[in-house]
Amino acid sequence: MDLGQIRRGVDMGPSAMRYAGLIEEIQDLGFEVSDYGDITIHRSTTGSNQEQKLRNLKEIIKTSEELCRELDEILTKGGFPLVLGGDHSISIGSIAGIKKHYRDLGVIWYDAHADLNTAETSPSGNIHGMSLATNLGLGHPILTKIGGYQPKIKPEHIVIIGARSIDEGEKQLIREKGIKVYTMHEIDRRGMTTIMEETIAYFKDRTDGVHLSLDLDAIDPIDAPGVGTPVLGGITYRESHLAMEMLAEAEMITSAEFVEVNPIIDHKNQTANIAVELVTSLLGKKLI
Ligand code: B3U
Ligand code: MN
Ligand code: MN
Repeated sequence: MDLGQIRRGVDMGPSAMRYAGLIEEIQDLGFEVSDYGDITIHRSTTGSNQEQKLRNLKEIIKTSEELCRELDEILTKGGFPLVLGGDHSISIGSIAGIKKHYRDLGVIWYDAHADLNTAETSPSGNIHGMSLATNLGLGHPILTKIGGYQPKIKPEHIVIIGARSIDEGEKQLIREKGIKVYTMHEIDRRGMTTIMEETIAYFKDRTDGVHLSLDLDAIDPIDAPGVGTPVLGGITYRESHLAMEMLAEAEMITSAEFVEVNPIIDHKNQTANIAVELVTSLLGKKLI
């Protein structure tokens, strides 16, 4: 889906990751893979709602409900859901489906942005910048109630990693709710190893499952250029591998999504390739 923002192309992210060998790589690790295919996107034929404060709201609601049902089904069958984006608004539907299976679901939001806007604070009206707020139960009531319940996530069950572009309203919300954020400042200063050790320890006794929501724009645009909203000064390719490997070692992650890969802006599928590599590190691939 690419309706959560205005740049076209991010809807081709899943194809790019499949072309980059995602399924074969996961199978090589010894897992059985069922590809559920792409979700049908209900694109409006009556022109766009570009001026709205919640751009493409209706279409995003429909898509989210469908994704929610699919993820619920995958978890009921005992699978590990891996969701491919698409813009980050997909996490509204994915977390709605996943959370039904946990009492206290933790979420790692690996992103250059906080995605904590609501229609009132958003500078863009783009719903991909509102998905974490929506999961906290903040914002438009139809969005927050996807899956028939709200909120999905408690503020103390969120860790944001890699943030470096945070809007004023988001900063206020972070302070007000006491959300744990490791900005690039903390990563530079204290190193990814410490940040991940702390994150893992933080979730250990608080949660009964942890979802990784990884926005490729968390990674520096030098390494991952194929994203809709690149922000300079990001997490490196190597730090990201280390983070995924530490999560694999901790056996903590119970579901994941990789979002915002935009093949139109990418160079030779580099960003999709990195996404696939990070998935394999997360699923336990080792160098030796
Ligand atoms: N915070 C801005 C920009 C943004 C959010 N997420 C992305 N960009 N990828 C907004 O529009 O909410
Ligand atoms: Mn995001
Ligand atoms: Mn982002």
